[in-house]
Amino acid sequence: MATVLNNSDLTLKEKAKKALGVNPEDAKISKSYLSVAFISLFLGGLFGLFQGLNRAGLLELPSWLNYYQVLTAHGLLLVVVFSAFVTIGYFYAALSHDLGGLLSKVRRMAWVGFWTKMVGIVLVVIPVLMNEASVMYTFYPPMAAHPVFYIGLALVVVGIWILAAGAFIQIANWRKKNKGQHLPILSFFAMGVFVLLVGATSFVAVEVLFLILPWSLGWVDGINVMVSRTLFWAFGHTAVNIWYLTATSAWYVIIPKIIGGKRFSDTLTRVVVVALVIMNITGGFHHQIIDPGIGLSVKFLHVFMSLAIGFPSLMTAYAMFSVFERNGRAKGGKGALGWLKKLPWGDVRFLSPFIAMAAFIPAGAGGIAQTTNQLDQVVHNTMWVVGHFHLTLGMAVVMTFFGIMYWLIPHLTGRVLTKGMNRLGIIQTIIWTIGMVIMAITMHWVGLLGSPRRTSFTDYFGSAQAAGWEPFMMVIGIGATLLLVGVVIQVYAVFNMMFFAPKGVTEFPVAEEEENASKTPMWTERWGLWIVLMVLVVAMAYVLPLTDMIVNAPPGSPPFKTW
Ligand code: HEM
Ligand SMILES: [Cu+2]
Repeated sequence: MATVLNNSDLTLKEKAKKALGVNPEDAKISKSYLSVAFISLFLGGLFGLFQGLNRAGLLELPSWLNYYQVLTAHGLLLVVVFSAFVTIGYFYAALSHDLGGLLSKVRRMAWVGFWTKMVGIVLVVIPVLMNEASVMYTFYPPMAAHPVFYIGLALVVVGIWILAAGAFIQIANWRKKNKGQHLPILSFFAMGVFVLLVGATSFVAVEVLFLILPWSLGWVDGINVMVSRTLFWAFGHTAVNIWYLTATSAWYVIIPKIIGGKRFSDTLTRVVVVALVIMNITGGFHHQIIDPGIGLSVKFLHVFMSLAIGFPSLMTAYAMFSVFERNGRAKGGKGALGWLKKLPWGDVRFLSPFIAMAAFIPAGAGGIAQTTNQLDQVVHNTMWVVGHFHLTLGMAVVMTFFGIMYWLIPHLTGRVLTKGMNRLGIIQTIIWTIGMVIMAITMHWVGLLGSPRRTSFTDYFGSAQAAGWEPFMMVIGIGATLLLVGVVIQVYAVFNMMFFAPKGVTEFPVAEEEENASKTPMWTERWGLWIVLMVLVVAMAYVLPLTDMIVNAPPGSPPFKTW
């Protein structure tokens, strides 16, 4: 009897340690990733403000810093550096927490990956600073940057592969030791995210290594522009969706715990992850709806595939609001909407990701408009699109990431979230929300009036139509200014929590399943099968169009420097 008690005592203690403790060596890895992420947010945000003010006609950039240079840096710093580094820092923390600490081999790989990425980023940044790579983050040929820019990008990809390999080794090791068990839920998300990262970056690696680098070095004369754009978007579209999947993991797993509730169906959560992994990469063509040289049937297939990923998103929306309603009612909320009042609105760890989720509703609706051929004709390459991805990325993803920081950083550093910091976080959340809503709605609107994206200030030789955009641009400038205030507060909050917050213990908040939840079927763990299916779906979507573009290739294009 005594031993039984002792045993359960021990597991309790173990459980407590598991929930609270953090391996300091592993924490260092995540802290490094997050530090780089938030320095990038600061610089990227500053550049965003320059863009907003320039387009409002309020800021003339100095001759040594041109608009497209700034825009390239803004896109790269925020989409490629900030989002990726938060994702990696967060999931490596989750793997360490879920799977009993990182293996020392995996820890070493995480550092090698880190430094590979850092060297890559430096190599990307140097030509951008020298105005030798103002090709924007999409680096579409035939615009050509200095070869060093592409070598840097290749290293960034290699860094990702090393990190993904580390995650796979960690997970495989755990599975070997825990046969017949489900991978803990956040690690399941991590598995999906790293599989997608490898899938997505394979395309851009082929693009950079086999098409662009030899061409930019002058070894070959021409480049197949269509093939490179197609490879880019198989990557670019997936990358953005990976950041979204990362945010989704916090919605399913973390937020229920923060509001004191339980997770929604474990089976459904895993099915959503698997569905997103299998179907994601094929959405790429929806960025090329207006591109010539792609047959209607292929475009139609991709519209279908794009809408197909809308489906798991709708399941997510349903699941989240179901969790909120049950939780609010359990706390005594009455009537149709009374449960809403019971949610912890004063807790930044909830408020910020909640607004993020709410923003995804109009953001997703705009996305459905854009993925429709006829509607995209109206908004393509206008400011509408910029408004769209500031809602999806700048709100839905980024605000979730911000919300995560208020527990993840104290957890990693052995500190606590103080009342004062929570209050500052709420203020930050409100400023960011107002700024992004003002900026994004105005961008959508002025886009409908025809204002193009990726264009520095011009009055188009006194055109009356262009003059009509100017008041909107002023409003965008106001939104951008508020956002920079938000950036400054957020970066301050992150580094304050990292180095100065009071010492203490902060848990890694992973919600439990409902007591009466049905058992999740083991087939959800068949990652080999999911990867094969992913490859099949990708092949179905890409083999024919790519073959067609290669076999019936137009003459290749020489490199151009348009700036
Ligand atoms: C201080 C906050 C921000 C401001 C003021 C801002 C402002 C802007 C503006 C005005 C543009 C349009 C430039 C043009 O098309 O001519 C732009 C583009 C863009 N922004 Fe932001 N932004 C901010 C934050 C973010 C965040 C957090 C993300 C993503 C994580 C993001 C991602 C992008 C991307 C991908 C582009 C497109 C770049 C391109 O066309 O090459 N921005 N931003
Ligand atoms: Cu996309």
